[in-house]
Amino acid sequence: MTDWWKKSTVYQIYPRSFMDSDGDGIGDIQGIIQKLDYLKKLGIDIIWLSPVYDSPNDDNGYDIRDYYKIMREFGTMDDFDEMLDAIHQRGMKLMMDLVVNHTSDEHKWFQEHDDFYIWRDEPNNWKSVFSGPAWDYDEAREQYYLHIFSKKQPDLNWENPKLREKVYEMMRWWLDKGVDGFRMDVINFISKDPALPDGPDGDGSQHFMNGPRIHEFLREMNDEVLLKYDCVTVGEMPGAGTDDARIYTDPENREVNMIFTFEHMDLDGGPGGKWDFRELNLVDLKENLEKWQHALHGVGWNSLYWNNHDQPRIVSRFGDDDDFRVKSAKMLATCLHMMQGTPYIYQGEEIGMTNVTFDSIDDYKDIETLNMYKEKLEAGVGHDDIMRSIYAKGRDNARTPMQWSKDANGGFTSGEPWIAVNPNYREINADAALEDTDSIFYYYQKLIELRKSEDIITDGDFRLLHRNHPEVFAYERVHGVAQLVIYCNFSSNEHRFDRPHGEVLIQNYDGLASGDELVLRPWEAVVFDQR
Ligand code: TEU
Repeated sequence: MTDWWKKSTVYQIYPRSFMDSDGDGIGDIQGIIQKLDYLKKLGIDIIWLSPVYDSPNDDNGYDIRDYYKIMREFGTMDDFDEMLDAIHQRGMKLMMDLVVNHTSDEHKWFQEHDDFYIWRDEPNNWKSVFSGPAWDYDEAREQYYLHIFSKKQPDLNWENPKLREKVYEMMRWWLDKGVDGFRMDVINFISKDPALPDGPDGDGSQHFMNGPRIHEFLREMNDEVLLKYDCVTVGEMPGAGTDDARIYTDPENREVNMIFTFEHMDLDGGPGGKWDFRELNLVDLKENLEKWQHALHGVGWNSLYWNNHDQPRIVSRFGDDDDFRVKSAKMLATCLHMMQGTPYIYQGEEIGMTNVTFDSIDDYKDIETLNMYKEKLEAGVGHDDIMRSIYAKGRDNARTPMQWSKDANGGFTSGEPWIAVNPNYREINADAALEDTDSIFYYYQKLIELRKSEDIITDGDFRLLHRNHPEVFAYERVHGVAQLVIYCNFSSNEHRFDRPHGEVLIQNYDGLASGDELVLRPWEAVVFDQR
């Protein structure tokens, strides 16, 4: 078994919003099958599929009712098998979402196995990630159960070995079917401090993130399941720092191949959390990514991402989604894809999809957004203020339908989409991108090819340049004497540097600005190859 995933690029599909084949307004598995050639053309190696299991959809599938059944709206198990075959036929792999920190309250375990969940006579002071207390009272049982997310997502009790065996059995069932790995939802939350102490201001995270038995559980999962298969794993781990990540991803420890860190995604949030948004300080971003590049080099492995189904669109967030949408999308792609790690592309990122600004709160569907809106309104915050933070940070920014064409609803559905399409679909869509040889799509395609052909991208050391420059992110990749020099302008201002020697490997402008200097134009990205 090799580390094939180190040269791979992953594409995340959020099935509800990807492609609807039957006109019910909800994306589905047959829709995914229709678009596999598109992903192959982009150069994708692995597809990460957000949950497709049977679910009442309180949190769009992250609340699973039956791990062995496909969500009715998405299709059947036959559709799934057909999709898995079609993916494999094209030489791609499939990574499933594994959501085992919690289930739906409609999972039969919740009725049948009290000891699979976490019950207390008295709740502690923890607050739910989706607003309100993290505990709900069950009349029949006359006790409270813990739910870090919605009250329809009760947390599983990993202290119980019977529960753990049920989870491993389910994982083996999917791997035996032929899936190629798992993206593990909030997997560093599964071990809680059994005393469940109060946390400061109701923040219990220090008692449930990276908890006392987390490494033991992950190792057990490897010994019981993962090591028997040639598969890839990525742990979604909010609150894991670089010291934790070194332990989680060091192959000697048999835990996960890589993790999703959140540190770089939290830099534009304030002390009040993600909704308390502020301008990104680029120096913070540079130093954070540098820290991760160094910490895992030669030890574990990084995942590289700007987007997923929980994050606003990167071109609207760290780029310029107006005049420089295409340039800044390519710049952001360059900045990320030249680093060491496995890059993840979220659906629509490859065509530069942007955030949305719906006028009415009724157009929003995300439980986190809707609960937060209600809570803030009750606390006296004005509608406009709340909407501003939703525009900047709401998860539905990522969840509007994929924009395939300039046809009605962006070609996503012939029916009424479950969430409105971004009105800019007439201009921003996959058809248009495929017709334009200079599109963001083809730029990503080239970056993906370079990662395969140039070992320095996978193996080289990372060295930050111009550390304190407030608007330019520059770094080198060094492998022996071989060297790549990457310049990325995170602004629409011009910046001048000494011109590095070497040929241009990839850039988002046509040729360099003339002269002996390197003149970085607005949102310019250029990579010099000094080998
Ligand atoms: O998200 C994990 C998580 O910690 C969330 O709080 C995430 O940071 C948040 O959405 C940002 O506001 C995972 C899934 O990716 C997310 O979609 C689920 O809602 C959540 O777990 C519960 O399963």
